[in-house]
Amino acid sequence: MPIQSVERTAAPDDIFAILKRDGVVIIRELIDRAVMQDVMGRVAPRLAERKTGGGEFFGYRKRAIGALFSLGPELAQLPLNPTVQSLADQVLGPTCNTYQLHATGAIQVWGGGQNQPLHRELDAYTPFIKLNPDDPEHILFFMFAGSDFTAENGATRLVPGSHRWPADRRATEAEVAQAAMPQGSVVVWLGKTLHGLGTNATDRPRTGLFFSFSVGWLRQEENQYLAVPVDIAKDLPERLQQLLGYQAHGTFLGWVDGRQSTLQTRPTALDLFEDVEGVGY
Ligand SMILES: O=C(O)CCC(=O)C(=O)O
Ligand SMILES: [Fe+2]
Repeated sequence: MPIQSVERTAAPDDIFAILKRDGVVIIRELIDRAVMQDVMGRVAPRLAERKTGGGEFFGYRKRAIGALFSLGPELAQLPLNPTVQSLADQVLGPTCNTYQLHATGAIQVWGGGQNQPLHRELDAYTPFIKLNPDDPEHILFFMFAGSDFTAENGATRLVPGSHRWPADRRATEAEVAQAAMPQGSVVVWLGKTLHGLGTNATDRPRTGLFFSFSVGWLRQEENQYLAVPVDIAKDLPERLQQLLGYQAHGTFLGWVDGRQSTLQTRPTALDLFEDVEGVGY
C-alpha cells in the first residue's frame, strides 16, 4: 500500500484521520523550499563535519547530528508549524497534559549503504512498555525532506498499517512503501509504525531533518536540557522552550524547588523559575 500524501492546504482533521488509519502520512511541501534552504544552511555544515558510518543499524553510510534546536532560530519554524502542532495536539494531547520534544536531528544517507532494519520508535522502551495496538500513542515522529526524497536516494521506508500489528508480525517487502517527496515536505508517523532508512543508490546524499514528540510524563530519548542548554534556549520562542521541556507536566512532574519551571523570568540563575503554582514543598 503506498503512503497517502496530502497538500499542505489539507484540513488538519483530514490529515489526522489518515495518520490514525495508516500510521503514516506525507504532507507535501509543508515548508517552502526557500525556507528549507535557509534551514539547510545551518544544518549542512554540521553534517559535513561528521564521518559516514552508523554500523548495521544505520546501514553503514549515514552521517547524523542531534540537538537540532541548538543550531539556530530558523529551525524553530519546523516544530512550531501550525499543522505540526495540530497533529501533535490530536495524537498526543489526549494522553498527557503537555507533550515534549523527544529526539531531534538530521540524518544524511550516502550512496552504497543498506536498508536500516525496520523498527518502531516505541522500541526504545522495551521491555517496559509493551506494544499494544489499542494503547494510546506515546510518540509522534516528523521527518522533513531537507533534500528531495526519492526511492533511489534512500527515502524512508515505512509499513502503512503496521501500527495495528502484533509485535511478532514481520513485514514483507511488498508491504513496505517509501516516502518519496520533494524538499520541504514532511512524512509523519506514529511511535508504533514500522520504518527504517532506505539505501541510497545515487551519488548525491539524501538529507532528512527529524524530530519526535512524546507525552510529557515519559523520559525523553534525547536529553533536551543538555542538547539545548539554558543559554541557548533563553533566546528561542517561548513555545519551543516549553516543547524542549522547560516547563512542568501538570503539577507534579518537572518542578524545581517546589515551583513550576519556566524560562520566562530569568534575570539571575536563582531567579530562573516563576512561581506559577507552588506545590507546597
Ligand atoms: O532517516 C530515515 O529515513 C529514518 C531514520 C530512522 O528511522 C531512525 O534513525 O530511527
Ligand atoms: Fe526510527
